[in-house]
Amino acid sequence: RAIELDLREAMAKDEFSLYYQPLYDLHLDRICGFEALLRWHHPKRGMVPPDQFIPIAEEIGLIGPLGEWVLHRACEQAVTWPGEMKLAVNVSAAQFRDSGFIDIIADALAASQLSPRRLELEITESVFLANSAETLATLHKLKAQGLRIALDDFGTGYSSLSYLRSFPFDKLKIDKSFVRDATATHGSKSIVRAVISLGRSLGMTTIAEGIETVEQLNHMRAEGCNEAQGFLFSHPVPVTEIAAKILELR
Ligand code: G
Ligand code: G
Ligand code: MN
Ligand code: NA
Repeated sequence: RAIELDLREAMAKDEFSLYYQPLYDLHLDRICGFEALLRWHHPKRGMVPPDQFIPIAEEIGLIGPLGEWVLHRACEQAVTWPGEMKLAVNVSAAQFRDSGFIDIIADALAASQLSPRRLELEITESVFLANSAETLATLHKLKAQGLRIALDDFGTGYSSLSYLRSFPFDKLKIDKSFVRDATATHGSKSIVRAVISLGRSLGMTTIAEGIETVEQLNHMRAEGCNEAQGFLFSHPVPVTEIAAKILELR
């Protein structure tokens, strides 16, 4: 496929960049970090969304080097932000399962001098389709480096409540599909309430994704959710707009 060939060349041609979307602390009422989101600017195709090229990168074995580039670049950029700002980075299941992953993280932290306490890795439930003893060992080794683990898109995947008991997550990201419906349907409202309460009792932070309206924001705040993220606060922005976002949302 033509897109595969283009993707293989995209790194050398410097066509990738990172955008950043603010994470907002609902108790402190201010910005507390950013999630890095990969962008591919193709000279002819224009902006190709990650939903389209990340699955291909996984298929053709490019996600390893690409994910490593993301980690290094994001850590390098985040180290210049004010010290309390967190950096969240998405990690795909294939990347997480790679035997070199622990070292890649350690290298990115060492090279950038970013404090591991500022780094949050977002993994999805697809990680748990593989060997769970290995997954658990990897999670423990990552946490031993001092960083935090967030479970992304929570509730949409192969969720099993037993994961929450067995694996050391620090944070649950409530998927935007529940957030969107939480102010409309009784079912989603109950699920959101249950997830926040579960997170609290297990000592995990909760963040609501995809906040687009003030009504959704007020609802999540009233439910006791810790953090929020979404277009209401900001779309993902290029790194040049980080300083302005910090001022705007502080
Ligand atoms: O950013 P949106 O910006 O369109 O991102 C769409 C999807 O792509 C999300 O599920 C997000 O987790 C994923 N994604 C964005 N950036 C990265 C990345 O750097 N690595 C991986 N593995 N997934 C990413
Ligand atoms: O799957 P993950 O949560 O990593 O990816 C975040 C995705 O959600 C990105 O594609 C990002 O652009 C998108 N996103 C962020 N905020 C909003 C929002 O308020 N509404 C919608 N519909 N999408 C959002
Ligand atoms: Mn994410
Ligand atoms: Na998500």
